[in-house]
Amino acid sequence: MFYIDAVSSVLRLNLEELFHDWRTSVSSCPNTNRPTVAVIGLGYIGLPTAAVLASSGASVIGVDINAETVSTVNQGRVPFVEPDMATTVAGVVSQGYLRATTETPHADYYIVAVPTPFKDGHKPDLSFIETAGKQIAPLLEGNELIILESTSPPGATEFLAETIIKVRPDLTLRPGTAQTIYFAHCPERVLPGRVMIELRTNDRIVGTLNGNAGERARDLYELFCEGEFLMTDARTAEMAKLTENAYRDINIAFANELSVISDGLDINVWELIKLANHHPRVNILQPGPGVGGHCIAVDPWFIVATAPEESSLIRTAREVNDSKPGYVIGKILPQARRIQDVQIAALGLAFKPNIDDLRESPARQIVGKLAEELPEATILAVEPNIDVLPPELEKRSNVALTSLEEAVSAADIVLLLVDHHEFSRLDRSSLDQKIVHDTRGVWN
Ligand code: SAJ
Repeated sequence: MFYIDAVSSVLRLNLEELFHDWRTSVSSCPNTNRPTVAVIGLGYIGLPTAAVLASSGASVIGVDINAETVSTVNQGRVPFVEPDMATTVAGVVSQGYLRATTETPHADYYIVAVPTPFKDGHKPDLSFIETAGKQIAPLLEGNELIILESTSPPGATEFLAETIIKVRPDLTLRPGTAQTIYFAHCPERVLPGRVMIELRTNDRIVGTLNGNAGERARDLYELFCEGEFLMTDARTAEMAKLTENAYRDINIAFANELSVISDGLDINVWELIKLANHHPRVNILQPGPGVGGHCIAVDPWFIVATAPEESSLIRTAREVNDSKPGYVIGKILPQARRIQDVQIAALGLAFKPNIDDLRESPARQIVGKLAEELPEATILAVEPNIDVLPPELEKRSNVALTSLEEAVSAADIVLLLVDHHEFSRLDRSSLDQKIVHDTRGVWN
């Protein structure tokens, strides 16, 4: 975590210029001269979005149920690592453009960026969207625009609208009345690790549910987004986001399947993919220990849940990727059991390189399972981006968070799970005499 209390005069100047543009661009908006934006959910998408909007001159109120997150943001600090976010948050909070609260306020615009996990049977859980809707509903006066950003199954924007209208039957979705509430879906498409750049540069899909909601959403996002705006209806926008992540999941599943096939044939899969990718119309992604994070490992299930009979390819890809951690564990266990008091260096716990995000991480899952299956072993976990092990590993007496040098030097088996840049710089001679499993092809 970083705390930068200095705000550059350059940022101040930009804010003033942009604030002028903002006022001009929203001059048609009702209520007040200076419309407010409430961002519901200060997580991996909500907080950077709130910060970027605020740095573009908007008056932003971030809302989160977690009082610690709210207090951290109000101190101008950030609750998780994302490159360049800390400076922006520090700047906009100190200038009063962003503040956080646990109480949903009235605003002219609402951006809902709450989690959409899945529950039993990989069914989407829309309860956070429902709660956000119920909290917003009593505050509405008419003509507000509510944008759903959370990745959602088709129909979720409609569900949010219905939730609100159920609480407030005096309001309507019919465009053009004083009681109309407008809804749009603008799925986020930013890559963790590049969020602050991609928020500004990615093209943006905008799906309208009613009236001119899409156009109004575009006007708001245009404050900071230089990408192209792609206008459609809410349902297509919801499905487009899921399609992008399912496409990537299927491509990674192909790479993971190739890696298992290659293993049995004694073929180096990294070389194989490199060769195939020289073909002008082939672009295979990279195999790994599995697919993690809260997006690609989750979103394709929303398509499967929506159309179970028609989505066999999407389901199979998910199953292939979900089976990869088990395959890695199956390779390590017999080797580890042959060595007395075996020490295993597990390099990386995050779900992808150079971030501290451990959500749905295959590396974390593999380390947990090894610790459980090998009670006599010592697992030396190396994760340069965290200070404390996640709770389920912390409580195990045979897992220790260790420095890279210490872990590699003590280990009988070195298992590389995440391609953090620290690991690619490792002196390869330190791996001599060790059993090495490089699941990411870093030392290939
Ligand atoms: N992975 C591989 N091999 C690869 C690429 C990725 O095994 O060749 C693994 C990663 O290690 C990680 C997982 O896949 O465990 C997902 O990582 P990622 O970098 O592919 O994607 P995310 O989950 O960080 O972000 C994705 C992005 N979607 C697409 O690229 C289509 C991002 O643009 C979305 O905004 C994000 O999901 C989201 O929020 O939905």
